[in-house]
Amino acid sequence: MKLNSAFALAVLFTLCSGFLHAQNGVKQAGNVTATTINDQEIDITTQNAFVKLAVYSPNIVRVRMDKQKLADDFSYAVIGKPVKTKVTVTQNNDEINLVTDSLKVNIRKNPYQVTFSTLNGEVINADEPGLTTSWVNESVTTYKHMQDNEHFIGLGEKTGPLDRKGNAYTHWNSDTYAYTTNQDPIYSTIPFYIGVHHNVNYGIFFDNTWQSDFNFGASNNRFSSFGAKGGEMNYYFIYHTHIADIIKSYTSLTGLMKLPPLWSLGYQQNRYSYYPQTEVFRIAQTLREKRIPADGITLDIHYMDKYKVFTWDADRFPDPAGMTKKLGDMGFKVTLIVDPGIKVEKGYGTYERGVKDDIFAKYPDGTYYTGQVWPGWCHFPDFTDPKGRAFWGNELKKYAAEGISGIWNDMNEFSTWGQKVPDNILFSYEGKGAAHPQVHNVYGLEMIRASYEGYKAARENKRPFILTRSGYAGLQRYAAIWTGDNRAENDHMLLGVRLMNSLGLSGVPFAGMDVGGFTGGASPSLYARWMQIGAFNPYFRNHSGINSKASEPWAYGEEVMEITRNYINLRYRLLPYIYSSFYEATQTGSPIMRSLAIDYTHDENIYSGQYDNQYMFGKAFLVFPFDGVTNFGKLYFPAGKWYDLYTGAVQQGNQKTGIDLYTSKLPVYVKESSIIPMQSQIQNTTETPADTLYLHVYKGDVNNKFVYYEDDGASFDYEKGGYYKRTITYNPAKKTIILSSVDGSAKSKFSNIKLMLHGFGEAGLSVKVNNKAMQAVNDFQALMVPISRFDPTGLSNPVEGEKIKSLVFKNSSSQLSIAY
Ligand code: NBV
Repeated sequence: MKLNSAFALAVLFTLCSGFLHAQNGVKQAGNVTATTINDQEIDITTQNAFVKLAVYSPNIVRVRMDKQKLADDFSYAVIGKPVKTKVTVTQNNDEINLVTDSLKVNIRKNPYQVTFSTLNGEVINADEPGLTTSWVNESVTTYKHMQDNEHFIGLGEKTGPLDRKGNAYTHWNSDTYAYTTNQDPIYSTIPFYIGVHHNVNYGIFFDNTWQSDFNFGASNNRFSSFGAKGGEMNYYFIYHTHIADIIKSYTSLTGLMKLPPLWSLGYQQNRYSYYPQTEVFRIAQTLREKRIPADGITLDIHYMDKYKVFTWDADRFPDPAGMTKKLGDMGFKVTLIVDPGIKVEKGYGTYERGVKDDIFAKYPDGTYYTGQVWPGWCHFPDFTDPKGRAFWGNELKKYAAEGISGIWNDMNEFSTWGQKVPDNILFSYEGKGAAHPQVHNVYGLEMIRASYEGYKAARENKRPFILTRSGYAGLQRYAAIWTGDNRAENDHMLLGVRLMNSLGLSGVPFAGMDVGGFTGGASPSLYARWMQIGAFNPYFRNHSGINSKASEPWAYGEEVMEITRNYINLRYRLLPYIYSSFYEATQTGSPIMRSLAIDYTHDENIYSGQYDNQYMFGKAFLVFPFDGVTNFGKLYFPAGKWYDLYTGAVQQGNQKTGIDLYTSKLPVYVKESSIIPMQSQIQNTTETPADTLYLHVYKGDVNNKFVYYEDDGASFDYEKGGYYKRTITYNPAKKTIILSSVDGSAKSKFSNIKLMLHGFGEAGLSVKVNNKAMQAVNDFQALMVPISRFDPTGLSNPVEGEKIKSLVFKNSSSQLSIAY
């Protein structure tokens, strides 16, 4: 073919493809036409788009793109700002290269295409050539090349397996009563996921509040993608060698959780609904009589007068303040449900004040939107308006005065009986104005913000406990989340575990599920198993739906009650460990329920459907959550050495084994070198434990560090130094356990420390505590979890237990160094 005819053909092809593009409505970013480099930012213009690349830290690069000039920057999720970072930028006609101390970014110019790689040049993540970023009308999608054997984890509260490869997901917060185990979407939106392949891992946070879609190779073998129905392409790319650091960087953007009140880590008793007041007392009294430790009672919608939020049904609850006082004296805190829908009714104070303050969401003609939910026809506060949040905070003052400790935010997707909310409902969006499709996924987040800020302001120096069903990225700043209306079925219990693990990977450490199941009724063995697993959940609440069978620990007979009590007891003895783990979450975003993908990222076995429910509770306990019917279970032990929690028997890692399962016992193992502080048995967190802290150390070959943290568990005094913190290090090579000197001005609850050494041999053990010779004596650890009288394995004899070594010394605030 002659050159000029080839040229003519090429022109024709270009024209045709241009024509095709115009016809099919797809717009690609196209070639780069201009670039401006401003320090850590690069502005790029392409044929069809405006792009801004901003370096937020050596490990975080943000990419913004739009068809029109980028709007003013705004996010409900991101509170982190870019930090000053050393960046080298070079460019030529074909590409732009940007290098930080941790990663490289290459932007091809013809056409625009981004590749992130390590400093050694290994590709971490790259736009799929030919697809990159494109628009179909107003929806925008970025396509990434699918790497060989890539795993995708996280994405918040998403059903399905740990590895999301081969699946697609949508974010549109939905009220999904009795959802199925692969239903999508459910209640909340966290558009953040982690990709793992070839010994590298990265995070992508797509901060876009419109309905969004993620495709991890669902029926395609070419790409993974993320996109939304409107708004900008706006994502943060995060690279670290460890997943824990990816989560840390993600929470440096979206915020860390605050320390919860200690009582909220105790056991919570709930049902839809406990009423009248005498019934609430009966439940509280029974928990105490049966010696089942508990800290919380939660009241569902029947406390209200005809479901009108901020009212009480005066017949059922004649004296709310008196009730909370009496429950408080018994060591119980009360959490109340609140719904956003406010009944349209003359004379109803909350409604009238809402109208007066003009805080409800509106139609374009200025009239209030009216939708139907519990109380009948309702208006909905505009929580994206500072005025709306202030109104809500003011209403909450009433509950503060009545002695309520926790605020449980339900139906905040927001739900109008699961019906569609019209697109043309208008919200303030911090004065910028936005319609429902843009606001929907952040409505719940802004409701819990109003609840958190309002309740904090309403009560002097007291930590609010806020629970939510819905939310968006960043929800950890305000609330704990629970996974909504699950079913009392085996696979739902296991799904709940994966949902919480996924939430933990997505920056939300404080999560729970309806333990026992919300709809339907559990079998006794399922209930027992569920309560055991619940004891190893961050938020531990038993809840069940209206008209379902009673679900209190005594409702399934003597044996199940005993099993349940054993595990709730353990939870309370573990509170020093659990509280310290929560403290760590407030510092680094590190979850309490840790998917094995965090520490064993490149171990293929953990992604297998056989093992992907296994998780770590804090950094010490490996939990195997089997269902309530199976009597034989397959376990996978990742690298290292593991101790059976009940017998101390050692299990080597990198191995698959099988075990017999018993209802009385949840398989739990302790990681070698673990450091686990425990306390004596208490019935609720207002009780002071005995003055000895039990410090369990499990012999291992790896170094370990545990930050022990205590404070008053209730106020914000810790912000002014009112805490007691020390770092405990175990160094097997040096044969030392060192408790650093105490940081903080608070006093410990414990004046003695009893060191409990596991796996340190049969012979006597001479020890030096701050150079003073002492003897660690042979001891029996009464089983960590007393096995129920009904246990068929013969472990119920109370003198049986694990042989350990122990020694007791004074808990001084200076450094304590133990050499053995
Ligand atoms: O308020 C009643 C329930 C509540 O118990 C449940 O935990 C929420 O997820 N609520 C939903 C309202 C609708 C229940 C069908």
